[in-house]
Amino acid sequence: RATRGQTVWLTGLSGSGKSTVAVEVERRLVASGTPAYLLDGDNLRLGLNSDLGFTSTDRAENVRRVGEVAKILADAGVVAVVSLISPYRADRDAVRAVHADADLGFTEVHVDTPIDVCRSRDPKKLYQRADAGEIHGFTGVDDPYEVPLDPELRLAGADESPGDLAGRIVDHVLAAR
Ligand code: GGZ
Repeated sequence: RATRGQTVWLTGLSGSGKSTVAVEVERRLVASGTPAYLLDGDNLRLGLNSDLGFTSTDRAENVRRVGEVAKILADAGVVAVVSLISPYRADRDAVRAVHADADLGFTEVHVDTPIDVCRSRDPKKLYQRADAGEIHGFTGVDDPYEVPLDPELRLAGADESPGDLAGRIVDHVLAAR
């Protein structure tokens, strides 16, 4: 078990800070000699998932595929660090079940940043465009985000620095390895 990988799954709204935190988690793990690899939704949508949009069906397929890739990495001994909005509980639970079936660790991390804070960050002006009706089905505006009911970690994304949040996740990961 000591050499096995695991998956750390960051879920949260656009602008919650999950990608920034995930980058820092990967960096710290690798620096401490633990193989880790970042799977970022936004990035994977350029390649592996370039055929998918943002309907509930496409989001489910996005989550399923990234979950399968994470499982492969974990099985190879890597800590897969996933950053995906993954708004639907059933989709996240399915990925959890896939890991459980393979006896691989799975840590769900809710990056719980109030939507007002996400909106005020709005780095790509996507909330602004959703409000203006230029984007339809934007998570938190006119599309659902189902809050995790029992995540392994719930982090108050607006209250601590990305580095401090990453530190909490890394502590959890290393304790489980
Ligand atoms: C949510 C959207 C949408 C819609 C484009 N809804 O914050 P970002 O910009 O940089 O990252 C978001 C990314 C979400 O991709 P995911 O693969 O994580 O989503 S999911 O897990 O729900 O499949 C956001 C951008 O894509 N984006 N349109 N309608 N986010």
